[in-house]
Amino acid sequence: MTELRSFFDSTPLLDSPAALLSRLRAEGYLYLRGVLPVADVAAVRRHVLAVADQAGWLLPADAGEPAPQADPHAAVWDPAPAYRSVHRRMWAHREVHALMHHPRLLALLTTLTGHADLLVHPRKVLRAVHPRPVPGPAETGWHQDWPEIQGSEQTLTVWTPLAPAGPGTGALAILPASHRDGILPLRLASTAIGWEANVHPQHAHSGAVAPGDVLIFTAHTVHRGTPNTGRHLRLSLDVRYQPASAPIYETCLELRDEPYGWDAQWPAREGDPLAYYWKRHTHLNVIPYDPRFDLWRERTALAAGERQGPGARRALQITAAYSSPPAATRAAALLRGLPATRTGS
Ligand SMILES: O=C(O)CCC(=O)C(=O)O
Repeated sequence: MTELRSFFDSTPLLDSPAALLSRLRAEGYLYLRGVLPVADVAAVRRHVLAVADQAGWLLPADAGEPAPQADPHAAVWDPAPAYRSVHRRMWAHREVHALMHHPRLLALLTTLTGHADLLVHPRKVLRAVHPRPVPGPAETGWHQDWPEIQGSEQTLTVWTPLAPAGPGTGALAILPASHRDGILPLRLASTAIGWEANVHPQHAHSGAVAPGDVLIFTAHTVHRGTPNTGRHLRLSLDVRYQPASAPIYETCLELRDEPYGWDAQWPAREGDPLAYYWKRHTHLNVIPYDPRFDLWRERTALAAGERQGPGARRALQITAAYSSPPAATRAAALLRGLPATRTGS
């Protein structure tokens, strides 16, 4: 059992770049209050909640409640098609993307990376996590972003809630100083992403995070989402920033995975500085994806499937859905052979 302690609050260091950097280097993360204007975050939240409401995800608003509750009968999770079609409508909205290009964030990231010419990764992640009153597979286990994003060692992730996040809705938990241990081995897990970092931490940092607050962490910092056991959707954005001249792996830029491709974003993009903004960086250092992590994951999924071992089901589902043949075909066949009662956990 991991004990959760409060985040170190680095807000008092905001006026001292050297102290901020030294805290980031020591702990692998920064928790900073009030970086984004609350009104700008609220505008994005209104859009996301309006889409959720149209999709029937919310209960009728109660006059006494500050925010509408999630309808437990409508709960769906990524990657279910019923989740993705709604999520896609939330994501393809200009203000969602513009928030993460906010001048206050860019100024902060310029200080932290030492580079004014920053690249904001186009692959921005919007999460709308339904409550799970009955424990189910966690959304994410302990992980580092590096195997997914690769590219630059200087990449920093910003995680920010669109609505109050905390013990009720779940938020983020971070293992302080874990970025110093390099890239950690993975193990199978019954989480939404199928694998997690092979760590058994005694304590982690977590806590309530308000709209406008940001958590910033390195690509090697171990972190996870904490479960939403409350009554509201947990709404957050996580986006990566790096010096524009540093290596970036091609799929982080091009968003080829429909329906999240850039050609299907918000309407009226003619002349919009946010549309295809990265094409204006003329010196991007685009590198090919290093498939070693994916190959390792496929191998462990198939090996666990062969022996019908613990954790096999989720990893096989992911391999069947996202890998290419022959691994995907083999994973699908192994899945069909798993005993129906086995949960894979
Ligand atoms: O919000 C979450 O549940 C997980 C976020 C995460 O893993 C990330 O920001 O890299």
